[in-house]
Amino acid sequence: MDTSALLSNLETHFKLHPASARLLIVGLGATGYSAAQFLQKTPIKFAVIDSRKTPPLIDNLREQMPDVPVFSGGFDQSAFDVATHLLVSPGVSLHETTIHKAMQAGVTVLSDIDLFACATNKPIIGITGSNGKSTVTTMLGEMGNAAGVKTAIGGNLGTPALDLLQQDADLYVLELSSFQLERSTALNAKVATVLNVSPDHLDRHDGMEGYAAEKQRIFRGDGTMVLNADDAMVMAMREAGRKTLTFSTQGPADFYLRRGESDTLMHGEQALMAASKLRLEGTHNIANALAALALGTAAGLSITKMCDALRKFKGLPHRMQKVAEKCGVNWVNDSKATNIGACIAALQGYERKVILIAGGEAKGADMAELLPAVTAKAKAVVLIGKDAQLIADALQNSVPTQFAGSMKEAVKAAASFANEGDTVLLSPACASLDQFRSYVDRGNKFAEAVMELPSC
Ligand code: UMA
Ligand code: ADP
Repeated sequence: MDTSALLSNLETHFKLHPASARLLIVGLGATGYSAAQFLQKTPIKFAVIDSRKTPPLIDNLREQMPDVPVFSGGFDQSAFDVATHLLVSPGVSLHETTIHKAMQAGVTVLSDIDLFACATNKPIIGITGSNGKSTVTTMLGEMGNAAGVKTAIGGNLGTPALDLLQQDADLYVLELSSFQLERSTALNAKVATVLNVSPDHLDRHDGMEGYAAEKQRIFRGDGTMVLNADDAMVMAMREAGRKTLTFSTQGPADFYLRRGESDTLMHGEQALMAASKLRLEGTHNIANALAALALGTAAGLSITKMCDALRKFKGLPHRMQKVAEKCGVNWVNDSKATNIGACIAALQGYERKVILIAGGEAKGADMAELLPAVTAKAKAVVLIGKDAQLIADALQNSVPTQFAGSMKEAVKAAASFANEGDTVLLSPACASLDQFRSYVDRGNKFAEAVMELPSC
């Protein structure tokens, strides 16, 4: 890392001078810890605060950085009083009283993504959207490496952005959540996309417009914009004079799907590959592949090599993943469908009606938006979790519905609706934390319960 370039960038963007700045890292999770490790290699003075009494990484921090002040068990006002800058983890709300007060008093808020952007001059591809971020980020990682460019992927995907700097890559692909973008101002991605916008996290954002506005922040700077021509909210983000590439599965665009006897992924007049060569299910994954091709093209990757990588890409677990076929019934785990948009996309991928398992924490979304897709594509619905009744009310008895207290019960109930040739789809449209440790835990419990079903 070139420390003098970093310090100069931090001064330009955040008026952060090592001699006078006191930076407070808020939240000691993966982000906070990565920021502490990064800042330790610089002359910037910092402290860490977490509202939990014993955040999981506190022992590591104390052992590795014994001189760094750590506050835990609450947001102690005295720690905020001396801070000139706050680096706020994405899980911590900016509406938190102490943070809000500090911001009003003129304290500067920044993110780990800002530090990352100030620390590297290598190209960054930024990816956000309500759904498909992890899939497209991972696709691009494979594409970059297939094209011979050392590519590192991370951000909301799991590896904190700052940890990627240790990989010394030539191309960074960052999955960015609306929370990360909300508190970032220094990012100037070479290429960026908002894949789509559908309701999610409305309990933490200021309605759909506020949520879309946070996503739009990924386009700060002067890089190429990659836009989804099938999504009006995304197309409204277009900026005159900016280099733009579009993708579409429904109509004309720079990268599009040509329908025909064999559907083909196209770039202008050039046929790139047959859609049937993709190993992933659903039209939404064709959209993801087209988006990845557009992003990679703007970053200068070879189209031939990118298509080679796409043909090999098997997808990520817990996204439209077939877990078993039992007694002629197909069981599909789409536990990562934590919002309405993902569930609708999953349902729309089926020609024949499926049995849907849904429910959990609705996060403030209007579940009535599920109604058309459920009516068209579900033969029965099994509902689980905290907001099961809310979803049942929204579905207005349009399909046979059953409540289940646990995943085991839900799988049993779904099996009782299913005949040979049917598909049972877990695509909850909700967060999992009311009943499970995570969407991974929810998907695993689903797969386990399916395995325990009696064979015929
Ligand atoms: N904390 C407080 N007070 C609060 C809230 C949190 O002190 O009011 C503390 C917690 O006690 C904890 C720490 O903050 O110790 C957790 O920080 P965090 O929630 O910001 O999570 P990290 O561990 O830093 O992980 C974050 C992302 N998490 C969230 O945005 C919630 C991870 O995305 C991301 O992989 C990681 O940074 C690396 O970039 C996860 C996620 O669920 C996968 N993202 C959401 C999503 O995809 O829908 C947005
Ligand atoms: P994210 O990282 O944005 O949550 P993932 O790639 O992990 O995206 O997929 C999350 C969920 O969204 C899965 O259920 C997946 O099947 C669905 N999905 C993936 N891509 C899209 C898309 N382009 N449009 C709608 N749903 C999608």
